[in-house]
Amino acid sequence: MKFENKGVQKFIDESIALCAPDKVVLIDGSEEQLESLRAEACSTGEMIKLNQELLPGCYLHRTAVNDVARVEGRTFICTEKEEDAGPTNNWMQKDKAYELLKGIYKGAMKGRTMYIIPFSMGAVGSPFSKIGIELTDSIYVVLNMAIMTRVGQNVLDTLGDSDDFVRGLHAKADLDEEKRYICQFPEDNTIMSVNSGYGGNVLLGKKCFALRIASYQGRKEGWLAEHMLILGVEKPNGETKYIAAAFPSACGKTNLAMLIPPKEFAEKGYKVFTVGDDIAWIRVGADGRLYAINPENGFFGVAPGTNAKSNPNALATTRKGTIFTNVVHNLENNTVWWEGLDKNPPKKAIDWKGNPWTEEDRANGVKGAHPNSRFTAPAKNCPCISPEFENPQGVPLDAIVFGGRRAKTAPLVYEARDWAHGVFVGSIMASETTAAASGAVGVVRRDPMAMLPFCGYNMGDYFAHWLEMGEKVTKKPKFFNVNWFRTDDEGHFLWPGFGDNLRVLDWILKRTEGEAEAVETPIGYVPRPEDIDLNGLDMTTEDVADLLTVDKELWKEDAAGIEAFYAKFGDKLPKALADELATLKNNLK
Ligand code: GTP
Ligand code: SPV
Ligand code: MN
Repeated sequence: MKFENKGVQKFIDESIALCAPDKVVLIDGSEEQLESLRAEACSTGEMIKLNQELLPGCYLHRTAVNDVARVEGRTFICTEKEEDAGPTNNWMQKDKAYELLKGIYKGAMKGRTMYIIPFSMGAVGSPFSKIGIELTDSIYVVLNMAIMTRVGQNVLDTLGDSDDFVRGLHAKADLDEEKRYICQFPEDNTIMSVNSGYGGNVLLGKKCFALRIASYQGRKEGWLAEHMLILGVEKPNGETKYIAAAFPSACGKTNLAMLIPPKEFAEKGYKVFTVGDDIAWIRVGADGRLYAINPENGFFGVAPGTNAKSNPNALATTRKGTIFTNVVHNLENNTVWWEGLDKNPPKKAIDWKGNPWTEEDRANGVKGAHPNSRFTAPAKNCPCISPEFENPQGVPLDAIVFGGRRAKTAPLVYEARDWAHGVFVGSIMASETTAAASGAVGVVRRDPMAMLPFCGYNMGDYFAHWLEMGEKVTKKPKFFNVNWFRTDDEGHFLWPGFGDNLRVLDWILKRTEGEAEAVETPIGYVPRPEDIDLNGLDMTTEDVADLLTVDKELWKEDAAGIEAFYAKFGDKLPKALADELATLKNNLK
């Protein structure tokens, strides 16, 4: 295959020589080509075509049982020096990594086809966008990338003869867990992923490029690549304000990004628009404000729990042109089902492992869908997609929100005092682990800015980069922390969450406009209970007061945890953050 771009030609030639595919196919982005790939995937059983009347253009895919989530233990940042990966990443010396990987990729595509996917993160040709080329032997990956990114010949045309593109090589190989590697080479703009066929491990535009590689690029070039949703809130006066929010995996980004205002808010004229649900690339605009784009073109969302009440917009988004992964196959009408969709699990069904899901299974509480089962749906399907979704300049941010799953310590919401304190609040985020990554679920761990698994360089340098960015932003957004997941002693959530989270966003936006009250606490500013609009909610101001308490004893424990976490960074920890920690400890005395 011939390419005018020498760098592209070299990358492809070397990868073909290494992987030895039988056939090589360039993905041109045409509907005809994608349709023939869908047909091929259905003929081999890789995908199942669903009921085309109820779910037009929709398909089901099941991954291998040992391959259902990101694998953080097998994800590496491969740099020349260990210090550049830092204490929170797995590191491999990059030459050693290339050597090890070459052994695994050797001949891995024999008998298979290699697909060449030119893709753009961000609108094609926008000055904020970045180009990648993913080589893969999986049709599932091709079809998902065609939803999640902008794919096709026009991307190659835009690239021209530039060498500024990310090289991604993915081979399913034998799906051997022992030889599964997700390796990022930020110094070389290169990603190598092998022995997996699952989402974040293999859709290389997403976490590998748009976060791990892009965070490294952002540091060099003066911008930020963040694990953040972006949403717009249109207020009754017609003005739209934008918020970016970082929550760890499976902690509510998609849900918040697509929230439906409570009836009382909708009647007043509030509307919410989704710009992105997972990743934000953030730059300083000429006017000194922060601007964010969503580099993706679709949503790779958690299926379980998505329903007509919790997230009707997400559900509507998945009604056409969507690929479902590891959900229940409803044989009654050839559709899909997952836990929390409705109260009527299908009687005739196949579970995510491909086995009959029986009455007995259901009685025994055996789940039909994997907890990390997902939908891949085009952004344009979303009923509340923002009119600014394609705006190459992005949207201006008024607030940056951090949050996690904390049963106790973190209050419903608090506000940071200033930029440095805001960076501190992001850096001390902690959250219970979820099914989005393999390993134990429900364990509290530090996950700064929700970037622990996604920062492509030393996190100490990342904190410093955040602090430096603040110096360039003359019109600063405010920083907040939220926690929708506080529980009572029986483990029930105390806050209704979902659409009602707008009540908290409303206070946040009013604070950015200087229109709401707050009280100072050791950790920052907290609303007075009466400052949260409870109209229409079956909750009292006393209930909200409970959600807003700052328990000094718990926070002292947390401060000790932060100190231990910070100690990992040695002299890479910016002094401003050490000072913030000292202030927190002092405030808790
Ligand atoms: P990734 O795609 O992994 O990055 O996840 P995400 O951050 O987009 O999380 P998502 O919105 O998919 O939510 C994950 C889980 O959290 C789902 O099971 C939701 O039902 C649940 N969830 C989301 N928002 C809320 C909330 O406000 N309250 C409660 N209690 N649960 C929520
Ligand atoms: C996450 O885990 O944060 C996801 C899903 O958004 S994945 O694409 O698998 O990373
Ligand atoms: Mn995510």
